[in-house]
Amino acid sequence: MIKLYDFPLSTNARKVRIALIEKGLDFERIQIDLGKKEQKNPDYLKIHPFGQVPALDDEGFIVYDSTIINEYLEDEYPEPPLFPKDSEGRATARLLEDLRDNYFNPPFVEIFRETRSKPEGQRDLKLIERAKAEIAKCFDRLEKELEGKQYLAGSFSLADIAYMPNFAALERFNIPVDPKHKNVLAWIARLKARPSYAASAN
Ligand SMILES: N[C@@H](CCC(=O)N[C@@H](CS)C(=O)NCC(=O)O)C(=O)O
Repeated sequence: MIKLYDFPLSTNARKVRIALIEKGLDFERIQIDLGKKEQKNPDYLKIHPFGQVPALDDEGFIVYDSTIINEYLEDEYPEPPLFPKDSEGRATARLLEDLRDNYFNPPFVEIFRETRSKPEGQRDLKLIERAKAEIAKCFDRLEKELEGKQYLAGSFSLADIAYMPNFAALERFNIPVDPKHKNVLAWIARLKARPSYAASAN
């Protein structure tokens, strides 16, 4: 059976949980407790050389990095398809996954780190505001990408899945989505309604 090295609060691990659930694949979750720094244990570093979650073991084949794991799952388990077939669609999906991984998710991580261990009065509010502004910039872009579309790359795909784990943090950290971003708001509601959203929580 597929083994997922996982941590409930990890957004990147949840990306993979959603893909596995959408593919209807059974998997065993192996918890790597980031709070206890288990990701840096020598035994785990043999699985993930950079000491992070997620990593996946498919009958002895080990792969890490959420985006690469999800592409592996698509290649190995093509049904139901979660990636466009045409080259333009594939490039669009990859660009928007890159937007999520390198521009959208990092400000969430900054807010999480700043709020996690500090009492409210000691938090760097400027840092939090800057991070929220970075997230808003990504929503500006996504609003345009979603014009006339239900999903980012045509049909529901790994590109949409990449963003789903961050939606819970919008409420948790009071990160607003501008009401003028109607396409984004409808897209978020559409994705949250998928059974894999609830089934992948925690
Ligand atoms: N690019 C990697 C990033 C993985 C990553 O940042 N994982 C975080 C949890 S969401 C982690 O393991 N952090 C602990 C650490 O870096 O020590 C991916 O998409 O899988």
